[in-house]
Amino acid sequence: MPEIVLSLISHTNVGKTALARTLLRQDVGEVADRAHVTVVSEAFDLIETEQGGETYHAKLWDTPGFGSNLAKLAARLKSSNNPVGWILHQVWDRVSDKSLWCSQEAIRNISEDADVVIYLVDASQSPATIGYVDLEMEILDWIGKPVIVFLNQTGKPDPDKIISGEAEWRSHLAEFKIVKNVSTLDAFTRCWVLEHTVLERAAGVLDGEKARAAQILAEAWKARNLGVFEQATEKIAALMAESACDAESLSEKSLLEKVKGLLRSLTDRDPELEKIQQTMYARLATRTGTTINELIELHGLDGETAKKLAKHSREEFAVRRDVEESLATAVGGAVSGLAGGLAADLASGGMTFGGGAVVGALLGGATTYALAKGFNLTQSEQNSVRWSGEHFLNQVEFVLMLYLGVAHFGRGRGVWRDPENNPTHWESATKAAVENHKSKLLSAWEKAPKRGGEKTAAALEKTFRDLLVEILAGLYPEQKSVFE
Ligand SMILES: Nc1nc2c(ncn2[C@@H]2O[C@H](COP(=O)(O)OP(=O)(O)OP(=O)(O)O)[C@@H](O)[C@H]2O)c(=O)[nH]1
Ligand SMILES: [Mg+2]
Repeated sequence: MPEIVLSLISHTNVGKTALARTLLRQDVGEVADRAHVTVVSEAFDLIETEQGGETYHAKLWDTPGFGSNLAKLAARLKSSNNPVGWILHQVWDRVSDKSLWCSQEAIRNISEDADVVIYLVDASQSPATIGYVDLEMEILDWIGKPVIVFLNQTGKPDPDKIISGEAEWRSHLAEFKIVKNVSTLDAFTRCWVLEHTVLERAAGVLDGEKARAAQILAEAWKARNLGVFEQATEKIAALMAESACDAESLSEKSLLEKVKGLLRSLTDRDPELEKIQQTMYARLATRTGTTINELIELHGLDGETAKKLAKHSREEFAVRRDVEESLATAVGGAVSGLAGGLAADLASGGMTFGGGAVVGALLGGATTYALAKGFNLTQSEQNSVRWSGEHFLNQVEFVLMLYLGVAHFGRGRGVWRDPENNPTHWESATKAAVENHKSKLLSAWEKAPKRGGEKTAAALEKTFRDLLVEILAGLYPEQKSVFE
């Protein structure tokens, strides 16, 4: 069976086990903020795929980290004939010489098992300030297996910081011919679109059959992640279809009252509307929570309970509602025509009357009881409230941001948490993409009550796929091919 073997190697405590967890979607080994947590090398199945009657397999080793004593040893062994052989023949005590024992374990793993060394560096530190890096590189050079370097611990995804961090490390490591590549794969904040690069870069440094196997496995990794992506877009489309269809009936009398009430003051609170709003927000929050939990599971993460998430979503939407109410106040007296329709939408906290434009017209002057009554009679199906188009778009943005939170959350970071402090460029990328697809989104929203949930979801699927591809390909331009 064609197999490629990758070994995760680094100075201790840089994050090998955390990255193994992220890639494997499993809580393997132990992750802790201290030296030499992993003390024995362990192999895991990274991915397996069939092609042309052959089974291709990639194995990932998590190894103990190099200790600080190794660098000192390397300095001493520089002039030795066979430093690696010397190291491998030493007998160090696992407890009293833990640092050297762990280093020897890692060196043995590279020498005996690895096709490619994946060397991780802590990007939160400048290479010039870390004394051990050059000496560890010399040891890797003595062993002679190809090395690809990944920056870990980069923090929040920040393209400028990542580019400058990579450039700094690249230039620092340029003297080591054994280093074939430097890029970024943060165990905590990587996006899934980057994961296959581990295999792709390995293919780039291997030859012949091994290179071919690594490329086949990289393609299989992409395909698997793309499958998850397609399922995620379906779930998001289904969620938003439900939102577009969600409605609550209004009592006939109260519609008239509300029209009159809105004429009196845009900021009046109406008990029935308040109740409806609460019901619809609660439904929206529960649905969103359920969908996000499904996305978390799809991405191989463990998450919070739907209940807790639902609470978060409710708070998030409640905040948006306040914003809308203050906007309504600002719109104030401009109660005519279109502005009236807009204000009515805003004043009702993101919901619009079954025929927002009709209410706008009513507010614009045709406010006789007869007309309102006529509206109720002739358009009884519309005697209800639903989310306004504007609010629907807000919901879309909110859900896309939550998706990005899931797509970037590496399992090595632990249990999925609400994405607080998302990078600002995610928000601008999301807003821009929603703006680009606004007419399609609004058209689906407009048609939703007649089409029903299923057809709306089907219509929205392509739009959400296009939206997410635009966002992800914009954030990771080099990974556009993942979606092809
Ligand atoms: N912020 C951040 N912290 C990380 C990342 N990866 C790992 N860590 C943290 O770094 C510490 C060490 O992580 P491990 O995965 O145990 O590191 P290791 O390289 O396997 O360490 P040893 O097995 O002890 O050599 C832990 O506290 C992790 O939570 C990362 O990408 N970002
Ligand atoms: Mg470890």
